[in-house]
Amino acid sequence: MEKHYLTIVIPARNEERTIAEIVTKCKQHSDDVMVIDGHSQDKTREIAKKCGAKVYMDHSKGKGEALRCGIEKAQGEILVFIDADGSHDPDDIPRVIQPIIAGSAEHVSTSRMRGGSDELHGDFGKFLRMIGSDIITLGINYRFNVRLTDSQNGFRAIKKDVAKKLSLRENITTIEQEMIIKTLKKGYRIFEVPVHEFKRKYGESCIVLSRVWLRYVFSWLKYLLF
Ligand SMILES: Nc1nc2c(ncn2[C@@H]2O[C@H](COP(=O)(O)OP(=O)(O)O)[C@@H](O)[C@H]2O)c(=O)[nH]1
Ligand SMILES: [Mg+2]
Repeated sequence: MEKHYLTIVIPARNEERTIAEIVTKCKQHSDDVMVIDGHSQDKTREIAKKCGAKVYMDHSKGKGEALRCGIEKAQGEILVFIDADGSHDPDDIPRVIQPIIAGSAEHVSTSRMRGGSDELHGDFGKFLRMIGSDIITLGINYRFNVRLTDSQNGFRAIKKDVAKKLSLRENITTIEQEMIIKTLKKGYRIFEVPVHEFKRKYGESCIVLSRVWLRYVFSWLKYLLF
């Protein structure tokens, strides 16, 4: 497969300590690597450019809006979304896009439940996050008669024409479940690939559960039911 066939979209906000490694590794899998920057106050943009990524800024609405910017700007036929914090390994990309290349799926979602996670376990906040995520996944499974094990991981691949047809609206990380639900609703095929989630190398997650849980429940019900 030609390298530019694939566009890798990396949302990043204040990730100067990991962005070089992620971009450099992603460049081994595609010539079209873009960082969508969330107005970082550190050197994320400069470092990403130096490492050969195209850099665009989001509109300060959140990671979901950043991914939508990536979909608009991408040149490849297949899009890969991967985090900038070191939680995902770019060397898993060939395995993640394989079902799309083989023609057996339009969307590949990755599962930490099957590949293991260093981030999902260990304290009460993580426990709540995992239970919430499992309940959301169960709802998706019974609504669409599928058997996914993860609906929240930020590492996924999707055909660009399909992503554009989904009319994605979510501005925050709820875009992950929105992408999955709308893919299934439109009758496209989702394949799940196990990947390991590593602990973010530095800093803290942008997700504060007490602030966003209602938005998860609301968007889950909205897209599942209507
Ligand atoms: N462009 C952009 N990237 C973001 C924003 N918020 C988070 N990110 C990036 O999205 C990825 C996932 O964020 P993270 O806080 O680790 O969430 P978690 O992995 O779900 O806990 C990381 O690469 C962040 O730098 C944002 O508002 N804009
Ligand atoms: Mg993270």
